[in-house]
Amino acid sequence: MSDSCVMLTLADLCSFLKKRDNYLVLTHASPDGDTLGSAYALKLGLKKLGKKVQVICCDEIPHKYDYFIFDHDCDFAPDTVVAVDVADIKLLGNIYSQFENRIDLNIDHHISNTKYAKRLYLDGNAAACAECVYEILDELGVEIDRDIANALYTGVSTDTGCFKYANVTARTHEIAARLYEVGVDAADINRKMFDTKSKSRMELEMMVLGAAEFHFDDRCMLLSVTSEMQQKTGCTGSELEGVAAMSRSVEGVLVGISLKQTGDTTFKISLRTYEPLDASAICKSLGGGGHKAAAGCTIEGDLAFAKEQILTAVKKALEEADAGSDTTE
Ligand SMILES: [Mn+2]
Repeated sequence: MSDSCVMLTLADLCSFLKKRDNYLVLTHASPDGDTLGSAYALKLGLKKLGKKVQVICCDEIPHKYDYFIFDHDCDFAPDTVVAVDVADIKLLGNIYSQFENRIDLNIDHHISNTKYAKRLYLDGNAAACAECVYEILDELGVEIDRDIANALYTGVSTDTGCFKYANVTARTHEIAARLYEVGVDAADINRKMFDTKSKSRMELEMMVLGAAEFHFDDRCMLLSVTSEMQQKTGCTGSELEGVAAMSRSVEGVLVGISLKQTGDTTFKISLRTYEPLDASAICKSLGGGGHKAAAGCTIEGDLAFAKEQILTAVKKALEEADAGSDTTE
């Protein structure tokens, strides 16, 4: 986006962080474990260096993350704005226009990053932004204590589906091992993140699965979460996270789609794909982006139109994948 975005090495980034102070750390809207864990770990780490740090998010933070303590009264004037795990400035949500051209530093791991910040530290091989923050704190010589470990672990664990997605590397496990060495509460965190759901979420899942659709020889599963379902079950907001991932468990499904109604005629699409499909490329064709196996976009229109748009893009990708495998065989 911006031509003036400077790509930083780890060493450049660390000298920048040492020089600056009065940090305002921004997370993305609909915050997940990675953006929150990365922001909180960075806050704790920078505070250990004697810096002042405040974290803000435009949306309410789900209560399952209540072990992160984000104090809301800022007793200093922020002068260094840092965005973590935010691939595009619009993902800051309703506060984004306030920060346009004002992000001093972006720390991220999305290959689709739009380079909106003045400086960018990007590690596209990191499974989670929290892996980047670990490397940064380590390079800065900050001692990783248990609270920092819990924050980093939350980021890494949630962005890897509890260490089971294809984005996991040897480095992911090495970092996790370092976090175990300082007493990370891994079992507690994983139970909160993966094994616990509210009754309203359970009811919503039953409705969503009841209306599931299969397309393209059952290689694509589509799950719709309408406003009506959200109203009937009371399952809303951050509790709707992870519906797209539900389709991963069905044998033979290469593409899982969730369409979440967020307005009368607005649908937020999440896509989960397996090789050889590229979720990021499919969503990009509809104005979105993300990672190879997990990406998203927004479609304006009614449910039928949103379905048609995303299914057309998926069909094209499946046909291209089929043609590709025909020629290589
Ligand atoms: Mn992330």
